[in-house]
Amino acid sequence: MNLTHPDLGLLEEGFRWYGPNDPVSLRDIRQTGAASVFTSLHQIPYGDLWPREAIRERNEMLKAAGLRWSAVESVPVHEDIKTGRGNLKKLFSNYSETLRNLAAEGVSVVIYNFMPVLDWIRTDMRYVLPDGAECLRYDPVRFAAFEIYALKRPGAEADFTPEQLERAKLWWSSLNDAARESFIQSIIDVFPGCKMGLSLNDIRAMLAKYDGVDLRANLTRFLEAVIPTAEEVGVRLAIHPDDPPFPVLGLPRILSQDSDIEALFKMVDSPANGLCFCAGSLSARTSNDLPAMAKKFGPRINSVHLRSTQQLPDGSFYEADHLAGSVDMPALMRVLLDEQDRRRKEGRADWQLTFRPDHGHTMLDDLKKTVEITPGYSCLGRMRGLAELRGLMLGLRYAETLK
Ligand code: CS2
Ligand code: MN
Repeated sequence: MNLTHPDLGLLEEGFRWYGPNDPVSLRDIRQTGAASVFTSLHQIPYGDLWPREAIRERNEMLKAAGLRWSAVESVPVHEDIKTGRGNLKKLFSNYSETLRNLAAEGVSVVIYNFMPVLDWIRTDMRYVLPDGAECLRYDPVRFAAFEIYALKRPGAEADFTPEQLERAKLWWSSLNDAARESFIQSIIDVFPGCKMGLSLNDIRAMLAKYDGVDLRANLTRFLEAVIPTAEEVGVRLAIHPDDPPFPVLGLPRILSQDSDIEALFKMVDSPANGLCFCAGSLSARTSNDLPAMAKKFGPRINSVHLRSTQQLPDGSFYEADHLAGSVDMPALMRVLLDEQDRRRKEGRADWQLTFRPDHGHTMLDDLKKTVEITPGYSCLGRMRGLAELRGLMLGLRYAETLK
């Protein structure tokens, strides 16, 4: 079996890169074996137009390193679009023109999310696993402490059980001021790729803007505005699921389960209106059957993130090894390979999917590094994940030849 033969129909391997300031270099990424990069122009403020020159410059940088720009992650959606306020016309035209400029430079997959206020939420960025590696974790007890004692969100108590509230109180009182401060910062300032310097008051002001907001209506309006341009220039959008996939901060959610994805596709029925299938995010809701969802929505999957989570009976979850935790990764990978085969038979030019190991553990020498590692984005942990997923993919293809 020739493992590098293109006819093998493997998914393309990608790796996220936070740009020139990322402590993980393009050379490092090349050495993981990944062929492509998911990256964004983090220097451009949310809502602004991405100039063609800046896109070209980034693309040249990647090409020089022998890597392809497989997906933009992300072209962020401005908060005004999510709340439906402000100069929407300008924001929509900037977004559409950005898609046009990306397409002109040969970049055709664009990931975004529609999570209000914050991107993903975790309560522990350095949870130590039995093997000594560190991972991201979400604990409702700690989140209750954040909401009640730090943010002081009115009504937050109603979202937690009496036991969680009791434990939250104990945990919060065990922290000194410095520990409280760094805990708060770790929750409100995790925007991937850029520190926004938000304060608790900023978060309160942002939350207030969601009073009475119909998130679905605002996503529909956004898609109606930008999908025609995406179709025209051949760009496929890929919305990232909510992470975690359940309500937080008293906010509406947009994409946590099967029925939400169905609703998304009905908003604008176009292959350009697609999904970023993030296994890790979706897996934190126990009722989500990932292989079944990937099968059902396969034709509309425009990008793939692979990782797994482990749920615990107390409602917490942590990010497990890529082939451990609650995701049936072999079954999911099988579905993705089948979807590629189906697309090829259909004659689709874009039959090949690109995945990236979404997060990884901080492990081995990365634990000793003095540079700040973006939580979840160490090189070695993600490389372990990538290597395991690569082996799984090859093994599944090899097994086909034995039949
Ligand atoms: C990413 C998300 O780190 C992650 O979990 O998958 O932050 C993702 O990049 C954004 O939500 C996409 O807009
Ligand atoms: Mn993801």
